[in-house]
Amino acid sequence: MEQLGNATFENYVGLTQGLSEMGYQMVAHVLTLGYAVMLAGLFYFILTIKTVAPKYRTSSVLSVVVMVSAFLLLYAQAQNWTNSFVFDVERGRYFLGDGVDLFNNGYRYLNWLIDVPMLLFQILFVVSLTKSKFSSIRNQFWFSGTGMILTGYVGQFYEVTNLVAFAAWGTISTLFFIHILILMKRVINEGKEGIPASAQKALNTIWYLFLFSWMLYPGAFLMPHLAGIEGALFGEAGIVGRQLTYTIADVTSKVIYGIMLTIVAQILSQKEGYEQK
Ligand code: RET
Repeated sequence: MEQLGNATFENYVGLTQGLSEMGYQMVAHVLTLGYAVMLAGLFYFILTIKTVAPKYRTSSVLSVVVMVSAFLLLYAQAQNWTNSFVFDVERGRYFLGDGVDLFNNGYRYLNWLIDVPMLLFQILFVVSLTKSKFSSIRNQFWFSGTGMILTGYVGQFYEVTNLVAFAAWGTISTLFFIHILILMKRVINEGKEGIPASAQKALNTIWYLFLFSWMLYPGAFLMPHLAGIEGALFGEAGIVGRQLTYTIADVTSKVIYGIMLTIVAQILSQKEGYEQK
């Protein structure tokens, strides 16, 4: 199978056992759902911007940036899927086509390069830091966010062909991720000080939502190996599972998170006497 080079496991499955109609379509549908939700979210963030006081609106603007970039890149990702596999009438399954683009999740990673710093900056425009400095947290978010993604991007090319390189890049990426989690916990703890109980509750929810949704990404990265390279997941179940996981993660980490931040900003705006005109 040398001829596939550094291709990801989806291509190896597509070359050998192929995909059933159900597996192939589930991925095509879930990828389409993914970019459709981003377009819907775009309208939500534009239409609700005036429900919050001007000083909180940068958070909505950043959500708009996230929605546009995710919409475009997830659209490209969906096209990549449908272009990579072709239905073989004789065998009744989808196989990797001859002379087509191989499938790779790289579009996602490049989308994260834009979205991860935006999502991390966004909360800084809603909460007030009591001890930490805005610019210091912002720069650290940016540094570890891009570090995490670039190292993960390189690692994913080796998921089949070089497990040592895969694990090494994955580990470096995880160190950046741990740093992000520590920073985010600090931002949320400081942000909870002196705000109404309902806003504190929403910030708590944001923390758990953040933890849950961001952890799904390394889960999807590891997907083909969760049951060992030759295990149950190294096949169609792993392929469908990975795209499902990514889509759930995208909707929660970008859209639901942005909506929760809008809710916190609405509570704070109201408390500060802001009225929508
Ligand atoms: C990688 C590589 C393996 C180790 C870790 C990873 C973490 C990725 C994360 C991505 C978050 C993306 C978001 C995108 C939203 O648009 C890179 C998969 C820890 C946490 C939130």
